[in-house]
Amino acid sequence: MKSQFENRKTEPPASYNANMVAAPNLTMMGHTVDTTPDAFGQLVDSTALLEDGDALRARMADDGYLFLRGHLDRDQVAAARLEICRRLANMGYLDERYPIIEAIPTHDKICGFDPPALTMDNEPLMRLLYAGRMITFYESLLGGPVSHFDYTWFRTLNPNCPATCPHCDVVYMGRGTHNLYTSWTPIGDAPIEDGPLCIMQGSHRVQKLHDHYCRTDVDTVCRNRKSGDGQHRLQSPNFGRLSNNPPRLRKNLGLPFLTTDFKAGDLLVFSIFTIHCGLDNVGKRIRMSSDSRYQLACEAQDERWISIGGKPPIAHGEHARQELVC
Ligand SMILES: O=C(O)CCC(=O)C(=O)O
Repeated sequence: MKSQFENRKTEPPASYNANMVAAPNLTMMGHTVDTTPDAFGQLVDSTALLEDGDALRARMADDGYLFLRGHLDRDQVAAARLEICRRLANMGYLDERYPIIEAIPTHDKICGFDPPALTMDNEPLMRLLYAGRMITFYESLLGGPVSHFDYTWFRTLNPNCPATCPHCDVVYMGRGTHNLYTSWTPIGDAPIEDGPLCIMQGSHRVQKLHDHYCRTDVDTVCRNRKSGDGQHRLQSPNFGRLSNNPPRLRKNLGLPFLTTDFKAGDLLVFSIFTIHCGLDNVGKRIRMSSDSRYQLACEAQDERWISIGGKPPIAHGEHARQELVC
């Protein structure tokens, strides 16, 4: 079924870079991606703006994302990757006929998304994400001291895993400030065939999303509505998914998907209102990336993602439930 957001047409933003990413037969959730220049292109590198907070903010406001080619320390990325690969190997997820750093998956195991096992006490990953160049960048973007969520998302997507569905982050983490940004950090190279992330340029300005979808919260139930089984209805019945068919969603919004052949050290930053989703992994390796969140330290934080009293963040689920009339 089409969602209501698949019917809106919007003009592509003027800053759209029409250089097509050269890769045939790309799919998202099994659907063929239109790779013609108006529909699919390269992320624009904003490294030249790094020293200029106003320029970074202006570009973020225009495009809904910032891409920084090679901004992070490649040695730190390599150290984080090695630690993740050691853990995956210990869990039996890697084909031991290859060096573990290549992350070639075993095909009899499901490899998915298990952040605590991969991120807990992972010093090299924490150094990469929450110190040094990452934090300096956010101080420049946000213009003041920054804080980050204590929860670190980590994705290990092998060629058989379904790619991430299109969504905006606000529906998962919008209970605090909306001046909140995601760092998508490939932990190693993530070329197009390995299924990296795509953002939809300019989608953070689609008014219809702001009026409806972006006001929902995946852990909220509607006190005044019941579903067929007599339970209170979730405010976001699809757990935040905007569509099962990302290329169709893109076509109806009239905005381009942008991505690139990511290299270790690259950083993609986007707003919590920017639509993003994954390409299907048609390569041989596990695609590894982390997503982490940053905001001004003086602004309210979403309590689901913060460690209180030394306990891990409560994340989604029963503990995070709130009821509203909606
Ligand atoms: O890496 C992915 O496939 C999904 C990442 C994501 O959804 C996010 O960064 O919010």
